[in-house]
Amino acid sequence: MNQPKTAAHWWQETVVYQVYPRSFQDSNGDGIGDLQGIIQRLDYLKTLGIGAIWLSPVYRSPNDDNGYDISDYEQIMAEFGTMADMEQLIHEAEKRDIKLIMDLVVNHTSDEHPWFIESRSSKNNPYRDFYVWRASVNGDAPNDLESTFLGSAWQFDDHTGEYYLHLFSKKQPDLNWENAKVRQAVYDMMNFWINKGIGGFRMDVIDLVGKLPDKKITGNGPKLHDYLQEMNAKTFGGKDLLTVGETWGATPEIAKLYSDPERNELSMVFQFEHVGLDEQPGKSKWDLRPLVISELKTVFSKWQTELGDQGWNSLFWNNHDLPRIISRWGNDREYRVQSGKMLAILLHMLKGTPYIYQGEEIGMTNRIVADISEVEDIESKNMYADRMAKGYTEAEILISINAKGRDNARTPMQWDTSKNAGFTTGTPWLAVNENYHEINAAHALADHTSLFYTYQQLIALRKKYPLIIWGSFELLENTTETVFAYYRHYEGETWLIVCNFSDQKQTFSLETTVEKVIIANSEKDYSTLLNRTLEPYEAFVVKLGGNVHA
Ligand code: TEU
Ligand code: CA
Repeated sequence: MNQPKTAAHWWQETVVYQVYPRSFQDSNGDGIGDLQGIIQRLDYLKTLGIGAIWLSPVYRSPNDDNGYDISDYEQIMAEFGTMADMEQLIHEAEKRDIKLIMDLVVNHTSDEHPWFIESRSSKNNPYRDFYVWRASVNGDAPNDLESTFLGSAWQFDDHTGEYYLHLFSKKQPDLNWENAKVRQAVYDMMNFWINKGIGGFRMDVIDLVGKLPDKKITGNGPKLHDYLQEMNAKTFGGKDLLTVGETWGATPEIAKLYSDPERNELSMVFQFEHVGLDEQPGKSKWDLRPLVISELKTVFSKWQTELGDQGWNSLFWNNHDLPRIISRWGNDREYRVQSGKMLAILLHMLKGTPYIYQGEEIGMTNRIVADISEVEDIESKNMYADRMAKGYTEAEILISINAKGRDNARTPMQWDTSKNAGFTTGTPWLAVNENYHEINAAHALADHTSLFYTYQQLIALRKKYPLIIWGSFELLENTTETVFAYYRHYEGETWLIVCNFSDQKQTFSLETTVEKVIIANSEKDYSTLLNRTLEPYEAFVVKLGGNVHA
């Protein structure tokens, strides 16, 4: 069963922690998280044990999309601090063996980026072709491509009488990657950051850069992989940086194109197949349906087994675009901690590089809003306007926003029980979840049974046992619907991971010998696995002895 071990990279052996800087820690009382705030919390991250931080964008930005609309890639957003603060952060992180992964947002810029200001100024400006401009067709947009944030992806610009493409907000014009000068400008900027000593890049919607908008091809365009190989050669190639592409449209076959070591593209991609499992097929993220656990098993097994040696997985439940996993697929009421531990154990025992999103390690939950005026996120606000116009009721729209809205992930980090959860002494830019009195890092650190220590233990286990990094995956087929169980095999050793993915008791039985318990979210005795009753959200990992009889 064992696959040969490929050359090891640091990014295969570590756990990454995503910081959303606006909501992590404010150091100067303006209600906005900042770089000095992150520096203050590095020791906390060191205690957790992570080896890298993925830092959501900190570049200069008018914040139409919270920093994913960049007006200067080589300057720091004033609210976040200065370049000196950024260099200090890189240095202080390095002292703690933590690398900084920068968010690379190069499918588009802000409309306030100097390239775009030049580009829109005249049809023969040298920067005109940095963006995607098209003439109107019969007095209308060139075609009916839609923006992810709804409405036409084409914006008419009075000044030159043409349309520009924006696959996201109209303040996020798409760069024209067919232009070699654009690509070179991006590579120069990447090298600027590499030279500052960063550990890699998370590449925002990188699967869109090969777009052919006239053919209405956006994701996975024909030149995409040529561009990435060129990028690799001109920037991070040979430097062993972590590069992870955000690729909503990846299948395992496509993921191998990006992450096969022989192709010299990226370290890994974020695939989103599991993320769509609670959507109605063919509809949008806002059209809800319950998760079916057997579908999750199928998707995870597929990704665990199909990449083989020609790719590498990233593992995540959460990010700054997704609702909190405990509220989404766990239980944020009586089983908050227990379900959080189950979800952590299930994910961190898989093969790939795990990512933790800030607050996940203390079991933060969604923040429910009662009115659209409480919503900050552009995606949710645009959807609200769109669906109100289409005749949906306000109540049904708010159900979708409370389930899936991006603000759920973006409420300030809950540090302690002081005012505003210790996030800011001022007024937070986005309301703090009131449950901070109970759910906060100080409480978690003080309670040795907390979810924080489960994450800490999982990270430590990964450092200790090569099986977790390299072992092959095998799903246990004959379990009840909501029991997700799998083996990891490595050099003659087998571990069994059993997770009750439900708030009901379940049965589980396996004739085997247990050599030792690796980690569990209960104090139960696991010396035999015959005829067991699993408590709600019970999860355990055991090392098996001898032969396994399913
Ligand atoms: O997200 C890509 C993207 O397609 C998202 O809009 C996604 O569909 C949605 O958020 C799911 O809820 C990336 C960033 O992660 C996101 O924060 C940015 O808004 C977007 O790109 C544009 O840069
Ligand atoms: Ca601040």
